[in-house]
Amino acid sequence: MKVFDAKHIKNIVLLGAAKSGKTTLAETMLFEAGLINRRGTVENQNTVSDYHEIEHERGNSVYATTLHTEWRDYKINIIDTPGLDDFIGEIISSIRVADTCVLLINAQHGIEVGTELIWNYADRYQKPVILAINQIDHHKSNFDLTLESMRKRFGSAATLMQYPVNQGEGFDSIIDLLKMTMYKFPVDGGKPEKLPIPDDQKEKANALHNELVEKAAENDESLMELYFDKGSLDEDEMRQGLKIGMMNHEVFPIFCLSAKRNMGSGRLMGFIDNVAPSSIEMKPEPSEKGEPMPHGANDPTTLFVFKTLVEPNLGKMSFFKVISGSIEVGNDLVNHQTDQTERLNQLFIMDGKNRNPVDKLVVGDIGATLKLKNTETNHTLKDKSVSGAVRPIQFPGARIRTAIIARNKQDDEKLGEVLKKIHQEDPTVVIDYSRELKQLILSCQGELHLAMVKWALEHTYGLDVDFVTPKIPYRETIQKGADASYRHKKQSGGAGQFGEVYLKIEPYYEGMEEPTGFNVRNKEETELPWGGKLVFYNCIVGGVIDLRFLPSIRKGILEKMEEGPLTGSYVRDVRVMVYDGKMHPVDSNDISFKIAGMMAFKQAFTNADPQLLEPIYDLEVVVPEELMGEVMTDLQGRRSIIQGMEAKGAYQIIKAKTPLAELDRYTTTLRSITQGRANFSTSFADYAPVPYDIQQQLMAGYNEQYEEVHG
Ligand SMILES: Nc1nc2c(ncn2[C@@H]2O[C@H](COP(=O)(O)OP(=O)(O)OP(=O)(O)O)[C@@H](O)[C@H]2O)c(=O)[nH]1
Ligand SMILES: [Mg+2]
Repeated sequence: MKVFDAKHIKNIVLLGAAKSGKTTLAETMLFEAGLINRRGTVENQNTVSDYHEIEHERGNSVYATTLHTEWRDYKINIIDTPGLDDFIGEIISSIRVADTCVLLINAQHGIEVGTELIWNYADRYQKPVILAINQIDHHKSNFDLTLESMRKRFGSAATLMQYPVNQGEGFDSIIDLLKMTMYKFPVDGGKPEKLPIPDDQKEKANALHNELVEKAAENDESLMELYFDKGSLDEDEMRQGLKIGMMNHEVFPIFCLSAKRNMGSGRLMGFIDNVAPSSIEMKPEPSEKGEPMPHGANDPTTLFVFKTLVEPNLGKMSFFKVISGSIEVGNDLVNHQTDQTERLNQLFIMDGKNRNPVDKLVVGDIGATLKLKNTETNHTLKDKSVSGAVRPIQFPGARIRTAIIARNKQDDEKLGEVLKKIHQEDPTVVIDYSRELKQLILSCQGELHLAMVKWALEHTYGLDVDFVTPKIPYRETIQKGADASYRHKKQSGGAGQFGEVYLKIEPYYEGMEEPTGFNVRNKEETELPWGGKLVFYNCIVGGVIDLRFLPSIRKGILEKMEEGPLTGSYVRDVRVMVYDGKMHPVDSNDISFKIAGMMAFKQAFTNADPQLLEPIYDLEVVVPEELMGEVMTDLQGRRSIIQGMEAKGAYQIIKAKTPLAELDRYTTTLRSITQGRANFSTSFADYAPVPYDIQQQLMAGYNEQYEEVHG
């Protein structure tokens, strides 16, 4: 394989709403560049990019796929991503390692919700963006409306580089405003004829050309001066200006395509070669601490692993970008996160499932390797001399959660292991065995994502599973002080048991005053693993309970706090003053005091105006303005407290605090009330009291269950 230096490597990611034509474009680019000699189609299930069985079955991309082409003297690494935001993890990690985003806009629809959702991520990473209007050959193509929607969304940064002379089924000509040439394609696409601009297009083309020159000049003072002097800019000067504008997010050049008919992709690749920045021209990657990582060709080696794929008969593949220096077959690198040394015995450039072995990869390039034992996505592999690690990709929080059980009990262990593997591949699939809920909780991005996990479990790993409603991790606390005492006494048979405890419990909050009216001898503060605190005071006077029994009393209390009196949920934020009791010279022991402590606590708790708390989530819904009413009404039905609203383009962002119990399958409802035109994200905010009637219901439910189990 030809070796390219860093300047001649360009990394692009194909982004866009579902079905905009990303996979078809990737295939066309490979074909145009002569890397493949037959163009597959998504319908025929034979594209290089969509090679997974599930992608064939569904007819859309599920995984981000790495491909490459060579166009003129450049190598272009292409990552084809899925359009559905259920697979946002794949999309984000691809954007992260690309240097230019190519955002496809479907000429049938203009800017879609899907475009909007994905745009937010491209924008967050501030990568240069090329806007590619695809499907201009489609009979429903509407170039003008599409352009209008883009102008509305991106403002004047959306910069026409080309426009189609005709559209729909007769589409075959594009006027290029940089080269001031008309490209006319043969019926089945491919290499266009370069023609002078026809007379009837001259006026329009000249006006748009001048706009483009101005736009290119705007981004740089010296170009601006040149433009004023000469009244124009030459092609190279325009390219230079556009590049600066792209890197500052002030220019989003617009290209015209029919990926299906193979029209326009060569010109797009030429522009990527000549104008899109290579990795070494971009700002250095930030480290975890926000400092710049080394990024020179002669710096010691750093690799960033952005994706992991477990292929059934190959094992684990790690995809990485070379952040600095270079890597050769057989090199040893240290994994920053695990501190283990990994030997890279094989290096590949990937084209879908095809592996092209290479001996060396240089800075800016994207490659893959096999069988790294201790390396996962987001890890940095580096030369010993490199300090720090590349800042990890932040994956979004889950939007849907479910409990999962294996249909066959004996598969439980395997299910846990397999789900761990799936999480390694897709960090947006999160698995957590909740000891508290006694459920295996699976969280991910949406119904479809969930269905994919199920598909993989069944097809790839032969595991039958069921999804069941997940329980809610409630908490229990108290609202006022209460006293209680308990005498534990057992004197049948051999050794007896005796312990008596008097205690007072009170709600605990940060910064409260020390208890008065007690003779505090000792205070022990415990941060509870499930949040909140237990503060335990020894206020025993005159040695009525031996010092050695106090830890047992505390242990008894903690045990009850693990299975609270109201609903069996964790108890938090209580302080306990143990102030009196009794011992027996022979029968008192640890277990007796543990039981006495536990029972006294339980009694006091019941009398202390107990309150159930529920997890509350911060919810952010992005919704087109005209659908806001429906979404708000639905949110109010979910006991949400609306925190505010904010306009963003044609969208409104609603911020609310919503109980987790009301978020079950919210993805599904939101999709149905907005026809898939809205999106949301959640993050845990806090615990808040459950309304009285719901608390009563939950307690009744728990008692019923308790009776069933304990008789
Ligand atoms: N007419 C026309 N159809 C196209 C064009 N590009 C893609 N298509 C069709 O649009 C459909 C979707 O194409 P894909 O390439 O799978 O689109 P995608 O963006 O990869 O889709 P996802 O991966 O599911 O997001 C297929 O039926 C393609 O044949 C085009 O330029 N013109
Ligand atoms: Mg696709």
